[in-house]
Amino acid sequence: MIQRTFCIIKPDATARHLEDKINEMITQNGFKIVASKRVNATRDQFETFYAEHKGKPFFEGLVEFMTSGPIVVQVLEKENAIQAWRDLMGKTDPAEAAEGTIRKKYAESKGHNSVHGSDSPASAEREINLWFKPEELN
Ligand code: IDP
Ligand code: MG
Repeated sequence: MIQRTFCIIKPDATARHLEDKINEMITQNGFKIVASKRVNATRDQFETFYAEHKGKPFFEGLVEFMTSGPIVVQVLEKENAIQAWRDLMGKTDPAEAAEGTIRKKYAESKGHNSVHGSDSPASAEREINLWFKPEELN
């Protein structure tokens, strides 16, 4: 089944100018980048986006980090895109991420881990709709 998922290139990666390298890995792995834009997000946007993590010890630092510099928000399309993108990202903590994954290659730490990906069809739909208007998606 052709699916869409939501991707963020996080501030640690834009700070190191890794956007093109990450997008090359994404397209080399058969994803189509349906939409992409560079934004400076607000605390409000990330408190909403990461609402499921509210109350966890890393939440404040996470919101601070995600608003510390530009991010690139993207919609990716592929067969089984949600799982395929999680697989290409690798585990949250780069110390546990497999060889060949983006987080193994580029993440600096469990927090500064270069990329985000939706974890379910419901979260993909929610996250895409938080960042993109229907007319931005073809
Ligand atoms: P995921 O991004 O792999 O889905 P989640 O558990 O949903 O991981 O956590 C969301 C984000 O919060 C992570 O990508 C990471 O940036 C940050 N995070 C998660 N756990 C920790 C932690 O233990 N310490 C610091 N940051 C964390
Ligand atoms: Mg998650």
